[in-house]
Amino acid sequence: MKIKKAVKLVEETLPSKRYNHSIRVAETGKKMAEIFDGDPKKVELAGILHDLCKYEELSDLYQSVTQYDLGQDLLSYGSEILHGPVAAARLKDQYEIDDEEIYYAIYSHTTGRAQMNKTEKIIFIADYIEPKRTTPGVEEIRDIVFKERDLDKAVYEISKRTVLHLINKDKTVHLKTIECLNYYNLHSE
Ligand code: DGI
Ligand code: FE
Ligand code: FE
Ligand code: FE
Repeated sequence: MKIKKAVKLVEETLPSKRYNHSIRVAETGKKMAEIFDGDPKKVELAGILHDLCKYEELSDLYQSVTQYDLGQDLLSYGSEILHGPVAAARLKDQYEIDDEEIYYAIYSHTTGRAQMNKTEKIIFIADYIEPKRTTPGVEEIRDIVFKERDLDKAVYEISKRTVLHLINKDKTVHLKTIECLNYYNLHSE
């Protein structure tokens, strides 16, 4: 899929606030791809498309989990975790986006994963640090990325904050979220 078509699809599908977030993730990702020797085209496409299914009815998301055989375990973690895997599967099926890096970047953008590819890491981080994000402590992550220039450490710090946040809110933590936390604990300084 060409960038232009992806932008149009997202613009037609998502409310303007979420569309603008998607563009900022793509822009932040492109900047990171330059610094970290990533593939700016893949990052841009994944950034634009990553939240495509964010506002879908839960029943439609559930149906896609079954249709694309994404694993019933996905249904035990609230709605937040579903929009990545469903978007990845649907883009592959309906829009022939079959690049593996892009597929995983969209699939894993909420939970992260152990051993992420570079596009995947960049999208996971860019989603957290895009300029309009105001999460407490986000500036520390921006410094790890743009000053320390350490992608794996940024992934670990984001996972850590996400897990702490989920536990504090008595939410269920997905296994992939924990695997990401552990893997990047061991693989960053
Ligand atoms: O879609 P965005 O808002 O841009 O960001 P996102 O896709 O990273 O979603 C973040 C939300 O996902 C946040 O509210 C925390 C939630 N989340 C991440 N990992 C888990 C999770 N929720 C549950 N229940 N379990 C997880 O492991
Ligand atoms: Fe998302
Ligand atoms: Fe995220
Ligand atoms: Fe997002």
